[in-house]
Amino acid sequence: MFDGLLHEIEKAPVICVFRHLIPDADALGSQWGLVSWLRMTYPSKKVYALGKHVGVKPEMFPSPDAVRDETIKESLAIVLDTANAKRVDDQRYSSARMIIQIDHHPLHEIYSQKQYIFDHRAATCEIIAEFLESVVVKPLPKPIAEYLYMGLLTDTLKFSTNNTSAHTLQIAAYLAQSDLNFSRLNEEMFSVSSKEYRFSNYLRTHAVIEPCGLAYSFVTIEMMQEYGVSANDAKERITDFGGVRDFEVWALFIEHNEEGHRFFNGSLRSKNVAVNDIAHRYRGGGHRNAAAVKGCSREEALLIIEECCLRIKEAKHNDTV
Ligand SMILES: [Mn+2]
Repeated sequence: MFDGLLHEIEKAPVICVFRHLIPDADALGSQWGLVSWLRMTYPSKKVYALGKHVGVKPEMFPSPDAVRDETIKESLAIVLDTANAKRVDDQRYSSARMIIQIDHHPLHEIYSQKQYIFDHRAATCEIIAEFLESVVVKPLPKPIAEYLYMGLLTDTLKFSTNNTSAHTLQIAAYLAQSDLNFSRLNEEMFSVSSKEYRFSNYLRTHAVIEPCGLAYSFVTIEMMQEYGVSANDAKERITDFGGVRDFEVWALFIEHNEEGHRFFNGSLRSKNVAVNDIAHRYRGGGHRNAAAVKGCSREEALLIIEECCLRIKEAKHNDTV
């Protein structure tokens, strides 16, 4: 499965580990899990974590390193959890001596010399833990296990998504051997501020519910200002629409303003029907049941809603939901 990966790592004196823009806990967890393990195992190597210190709960992870262009050029670059080249946080990755891609997203674009893509895995953290287990056998140091477990929790929504497998739980059990405090980790990952709580209430009250079984909401810049939430925090509230028996698809469109140009980035979630092919047509993509769209006008967002409704109706007609 990991043919050649350890070999490449062992022969590289400098390793730069990258992940996607606006990282979530799977991107940061896999990055810091791998970086920490590499630093511990190979103290004589130079190992760096690249990217901006932003995204979802960046405070739960260390600050990334400032790395010079020349260092990246001579390094082995390992890019985690990133399906397309444009989304790599710090485009200097492309100047590296050698690039390795490790990901659980369906293969979208090859931008490396070597790929370890396992799209049946629920999280990149699951893959990194699997790799480390194959090399280390004994339990990992607690901080490394915590980083990887956080990514597992986030990408599987606490082991509830349909890509959660027996293997995911085996990996969780492997990580659990490092004396993890599950209740504290859950609390840190999923508890919200009172501002977010009030914002959630607003979203739930004002969601548009289509009779086909689709709920959606637009979040404007003014609304985020009124509730004091950032676009990143607002985006996370997509989970508020999950777990409703009548909803097959749910969507949240967050407004952005770049140099006076206003547009929406959206998150799409579904129980069964595919939404990633729809997302692809609107400058996005992702997993079958969890995808994103970018740079949409309100009209385009409504077209996406319409397409999703059609998809649900087809599925109901064919009796697949
Ligand atoms: Mn991921």
